[in-house]
Amino acid sequence: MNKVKNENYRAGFLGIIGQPNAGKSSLMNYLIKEKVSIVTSKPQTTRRRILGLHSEDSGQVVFIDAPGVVKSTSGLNMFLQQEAEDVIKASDSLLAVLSINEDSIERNEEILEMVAKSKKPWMAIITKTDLTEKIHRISMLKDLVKSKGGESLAVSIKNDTIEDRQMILEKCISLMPQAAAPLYDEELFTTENVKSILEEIIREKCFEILEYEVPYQLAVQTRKFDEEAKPCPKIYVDIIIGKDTHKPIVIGKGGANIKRIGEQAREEIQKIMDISKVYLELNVVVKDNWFENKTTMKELKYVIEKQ
Ligand SMILES: Nc1nc2c(ncn2[C@@H]2O[C@H](COP(=O)(O)OP(=O)(O)OP(=O)(O)O)[C@@H](O)[C@H]2O)c(=O)[nH]1
Ligand SMILES: [Mg+2]
Repeated sequence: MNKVKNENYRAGFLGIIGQPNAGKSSLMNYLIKEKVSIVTSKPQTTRRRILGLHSEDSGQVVFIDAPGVVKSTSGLNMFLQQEAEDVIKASDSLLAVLSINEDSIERNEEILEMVAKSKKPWMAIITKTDLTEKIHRISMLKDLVKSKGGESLAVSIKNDTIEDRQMILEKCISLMPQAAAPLYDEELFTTENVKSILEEIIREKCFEILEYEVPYQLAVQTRKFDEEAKPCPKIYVDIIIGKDTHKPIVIGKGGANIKRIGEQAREEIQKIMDISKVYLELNVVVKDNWFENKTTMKELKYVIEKQ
């Protein structure tokens, strides 16, 4: 049971907006102290919004990790664009994530303009401050944020301190609307179910292990998840690719790639499910150009659900 909250209690949705690869998912995981959203070194890793929850006595922040801002008029990339825009609409307040590793000032300015235009409360988080050769950009970005009427905090998730995290969380809570009660159970740290988490973990390993356009034209879907199976849970998953020619790449020489993807994913899934063994079977399925096919995109939940 949630306790009755005092009159200064705050709770709401905080959208995380930034360019692809800015460090949005890393920032959310760091703030909620759980790995909820997948992170890779490649841009456009996050494909749909993922909620991460932080609850304390003074308030609850429901972070919404969004895909990076991209521009496109068709297919999967158009979904990514719409999803980021829709997260702005669905949020009470916004965090603009600006990486000091971003060489183009215009690309960071574009993010600030998007959040300022929303007319919602916002602040900027300047990330990757451990990249010492780029630290001159911190003060430049701080000035830019100020010129748009906002406040900023700088952080590195690699060299983090408890103070940094606490200070950012306090600011995040202050951006939330007043509320009588939390929006979600205070014990929860995400609304994602185990099936979607494990699909995302497998997609993360595919992103890390596979090169060129292959991970961008790949999706992951659970075919069967038998949690009660003996001696251990059994999970059967399809790795969906858009072209026949990608199949040997996903499988790799003598099955090396698919084996690595499976091993790494299985280890992480076992940790998340808090069990010592799961059986994971990966199957590669070709669905020609699925990322341009509305029906398949819908099956894979790459659609904006109209409320
Ligand atoms: N050095 C350094 N790297 C970071 C930091 N934060 C994130 N990264 C790295 O930046 C890369 C991208 O991180 P993500 O969190 O996936 O970025 P994102 O903004 O969610 O990316 P998309 O979902 O693709 O839009 C990863 O390789 C992270 O490890 C940081 O504070 N310092
Ligand atoms: Mg991300």
